[in-house]
Amino acid sequence: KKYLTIDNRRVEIKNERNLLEIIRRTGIDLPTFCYHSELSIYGACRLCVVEIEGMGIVTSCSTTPQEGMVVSTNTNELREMRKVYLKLLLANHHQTCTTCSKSGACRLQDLSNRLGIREIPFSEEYKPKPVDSSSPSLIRDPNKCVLCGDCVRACEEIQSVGAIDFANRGADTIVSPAFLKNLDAVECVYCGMCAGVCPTGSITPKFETEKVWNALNDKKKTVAVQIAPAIRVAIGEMFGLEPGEVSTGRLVAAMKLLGFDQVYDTSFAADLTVLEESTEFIDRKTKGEKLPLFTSCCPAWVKFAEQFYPDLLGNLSSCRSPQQMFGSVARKTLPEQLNVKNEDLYLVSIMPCTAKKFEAQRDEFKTDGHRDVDVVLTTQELGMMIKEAGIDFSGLTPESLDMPMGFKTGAGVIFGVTGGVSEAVLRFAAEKLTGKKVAETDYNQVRGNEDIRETEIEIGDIKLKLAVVHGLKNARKVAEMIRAGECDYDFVEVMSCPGGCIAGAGQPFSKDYNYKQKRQNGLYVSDKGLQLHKSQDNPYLQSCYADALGGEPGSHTAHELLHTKYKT
Ligand code: HC1
Ligand code: SF4
Repeated sequence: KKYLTIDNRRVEIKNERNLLEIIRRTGIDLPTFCYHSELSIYGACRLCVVEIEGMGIVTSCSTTPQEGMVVSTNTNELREMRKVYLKLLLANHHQTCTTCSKSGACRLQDLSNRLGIREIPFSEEYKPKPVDSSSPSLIRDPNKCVLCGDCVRACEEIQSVGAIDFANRGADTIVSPAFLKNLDAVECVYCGMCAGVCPTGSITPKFETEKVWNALNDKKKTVAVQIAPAIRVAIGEMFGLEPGEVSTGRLVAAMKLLGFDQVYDTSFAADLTVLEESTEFIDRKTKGEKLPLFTSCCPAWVKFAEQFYPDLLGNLSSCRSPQQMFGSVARKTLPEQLNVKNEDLYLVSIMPCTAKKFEAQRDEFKTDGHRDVDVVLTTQELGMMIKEAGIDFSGLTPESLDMPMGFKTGAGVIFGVTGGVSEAVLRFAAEKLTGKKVAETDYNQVRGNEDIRETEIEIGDIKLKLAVVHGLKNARKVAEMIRAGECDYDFVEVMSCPGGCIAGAGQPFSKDYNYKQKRQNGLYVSDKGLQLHKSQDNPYLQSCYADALGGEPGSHTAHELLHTKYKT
């Protein structure tokens, strides 16, 4: 065993890659802007400085722990240095905290408070830079940037997109899309990974809550909402609950108080997706055509494939995402069910994802020029509405979702975690391919957090080779393998966000270093707590096919309403 000393305490060195991680493990939350364990080390913000005997002052994120090191984290000199760095950042930053959408979750604001900054030098010399609101999903405000580079590295290292980079020099340095263009003019896929790591309000989801308030206050409108699988295990965090605590019932109660007329579940449509996508998959597998089949429910992945791998679009499932399947089924069935005109039916989605805003406004998902889903709010935005209305979320008595589109099986709920779509498809394929009921529903082989999780599963006398991929950089690796003719997978699940939708950029910011695991567990717990676990057992889907979808999965009507074509 090896030890070092941190602030007079003897601490064991475990497997930490750098001194910062050991310091945080001992319970000292050393501030940083530019450190994320999943990104490369940049060392630019210099807030994590420490003093090491014999070495002087160094950044702890870029220092390898060594036996016998004697480390101090809070000498007067270090404290003063951190304050100077912070003041310089603040001086070069819009001080509009009270009106910023990141207020309360901003690390610059938090650290200014923690470090007791009470004045900012030179602030009146600041010249504002233009704000970029061109993207349907995100707002980019360079005036709030601290040049930590987290967004640049997330875009390149996790997504391999490279849509943004540093531009200009010296005091004029900014982060920008190439040639100072707007975000909608470059290859950005709207995944929001940049917003997810941004410590300030410089890249944030585009807030659209006013549109929903207006619809809720319009007496002519019937407002129906769908909630994505991942929302239920994260929204509670905005109200003091633990990550992963399942709060579907409280969510329904809160939305009814806000004035939503009907509250439904995207997981219902995820069950529908399982039936359509598995039917497509089994058909291709039987014919040996267009394999592997890529999943298509993640809109950032679809845009990525359209931009970088148009030659592989034939491999993507033609299924619309559950969000959009929900939209088309709701437009087809709800007017009659609720006795309302289609133009007076306002459909809202609550999604963990910024790219879902983009997806809902695509032309493919409009009927007679009108969007199927009128507006998409992120979890953060819904949380803000609940706060604004003064609703005591954690104290609410749970209520039930509306039927029939509030009914789902556990298969539709686990969609929100990486591996979940594959597991849901396997639960269907196991019965379809053998013609027998299968009691076991857990497929642990597809659960976990490896970058590319490969597995081979035998169903009857058929062998299926699957890969579960999250992070577009990993999706790129698989796509390159296919181009090189080196890929023998049958089925590939792709989610842009590492961990799956539970870690989407529209989710609340968490200070819990283990939040992804906790939210993932929450969805598996939710699956266990439901009556049914296989999409094919959802009784409302059977009546939905009979009444509105041409009788069975893969039918002509099902194709018209539930499938799509891709842009090349
Ligand atoms: Fe997802 Fe999906 S699981 S994409 O991650 O297929 O956003 O939660 O709603 O559409 O169901 C997101 C989550 C979500 C869709 C489903
Ligand atoms: Fe890059 Fe995604 Fe941010 Fe676009 S949204 S700049 S692709 S990280």
